[in-house]
Amino acid sequence: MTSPRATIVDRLHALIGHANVLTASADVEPYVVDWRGRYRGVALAVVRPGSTAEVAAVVKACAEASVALVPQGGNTGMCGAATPDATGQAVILSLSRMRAVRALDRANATITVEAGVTLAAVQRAATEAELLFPLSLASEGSCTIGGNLSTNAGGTAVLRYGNARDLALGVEVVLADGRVWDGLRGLRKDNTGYDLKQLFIGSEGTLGIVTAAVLKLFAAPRMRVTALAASDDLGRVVELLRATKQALGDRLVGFELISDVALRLSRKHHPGSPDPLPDHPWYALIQVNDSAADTRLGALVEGALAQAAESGVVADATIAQSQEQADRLWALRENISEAQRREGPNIKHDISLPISAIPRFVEETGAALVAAFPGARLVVFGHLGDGNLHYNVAAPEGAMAQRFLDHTPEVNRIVHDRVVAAGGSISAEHGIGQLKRSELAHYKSSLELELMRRLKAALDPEGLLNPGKVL
Ligand code: FAD
Ligand code: 2HG
Ligand code: ZN
Repeated sequence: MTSPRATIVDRLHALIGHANVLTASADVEPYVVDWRGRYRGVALAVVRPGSTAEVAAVVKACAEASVALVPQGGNTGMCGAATPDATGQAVILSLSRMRAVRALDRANATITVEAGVTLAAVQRAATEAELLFPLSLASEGSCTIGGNLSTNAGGTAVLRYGNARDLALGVEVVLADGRVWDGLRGLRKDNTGYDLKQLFIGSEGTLGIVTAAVLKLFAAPRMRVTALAASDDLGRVVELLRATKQALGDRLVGFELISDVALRLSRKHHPGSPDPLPDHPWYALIQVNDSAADTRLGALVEGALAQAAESGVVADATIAQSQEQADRLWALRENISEAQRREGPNIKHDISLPISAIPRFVEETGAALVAAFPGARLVVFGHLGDGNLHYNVAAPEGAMAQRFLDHTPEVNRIVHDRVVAAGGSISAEHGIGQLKRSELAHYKSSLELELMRRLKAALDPEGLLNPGKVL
């Protein structure tokens, strides 16, 4: 008798071809471990459909056989959301072959792309049309638009352009039963009832499979200025943010915070990195762009920083004199995640707070953590411009990093209780996945959880889309 497992795998072979259904462990390996190496799952198979029709056929076949699906894009997620559980019952649905740019409409300033197109490829396509797709993440060479929308990714330009949710005008989604919803509208105004696309955006593959999207494009920057400012006090960095917003308006695109601990880690694991302003506790990496070819931009930024220095807000500052220098400053910031991965496991907190509450939060939470775990290293950095901190806690130097992870529940409680007390969120941009499922259950109101469960039941009544994630 044929086992149900063999039956579904045979069916998938028939639907999308043997070459696109991976079952050999060496082939499956890259798909069952997350980027941080924190989660490892087991998959029945990895399927790689090449079109929306093929995705629909796969989803329908799996629904009929009651087989769970774990959607996966570039597998760069931070919360284990694209990793299957250990039962080996789920099929990983990789969108990596869906890489077509379907259309670019310059007059409408939109691009229509399939889910597996990498973020960097969308940025390139926009640039070639003298436009800008502003979503920007250090993982952009590997992460995909499907993953960006499904996690509602943030990144370094949210301050100016919003997060992935704000950048999508339409989506095409394969529903849990295999039907296709064509919501690929390129409209900036559309009040015809509920905004369904927003349900799928940020749902981490638990409500539907995003197969394509219409994304907003913007005027390309003609002038770019990158600066690094150092300060001896976090409250002053927040004041610098306020002052640069005032001085530069919406030309201020990015305002990233880097602590000295984070900077040291980045430099330690990336030899040859510059150290332009040594020995300060806090740094702000500032990106200012203008779509007009206004040569006064550099002087404007310099003036804003000089004024901040005069008033004691900034202790020291430098402005990149070339694109190469700017790239090197950005690398200091963007290499932090990779540096942490090389350093060993850490307890990640991707939190958002009212910007005004950040200095006090950092001071009080740091004191509480160090009192509870002497020597714990606080790797604090992030997107200060939009109130999002990466507040990561690493084991004391020389201590067993893996053993420190046993303290995750106590560390989370110290951090997240204070985040919630300050009116913040325990997940700003990375999502919930499996990493924060219990934290979500702990902090969300029962009414909100009930509404989320009802939505899940309405769109995926059999619970086959990314089970065990979010809820
Ligand atoms: P995956 O990791 O493959 O999947 C993520 C989630 O989306 C999973 O739940 C998966 O099931 C689901 N999914 C994927 N594709 C689809 C689809 N087509 N349909 C339905 N569900 C789908 N994130 C930020 O927000 N800001 C940052 O600044 C940032 N920087 C990063 C830097 C580094 C070095 C790394 C490694 C990661 C960073 N991330 C950041 C996290 C990550 O890159 C983002 O979450 C990204 O959006 C994930 O895209 P992906 O294609 O890799 O998705
Ligand atoms: C970033 O902003 C990413 O670099 C990753 O969101 C943050 O590694 C992290 O904790
Ligand atoms: Zn981030």
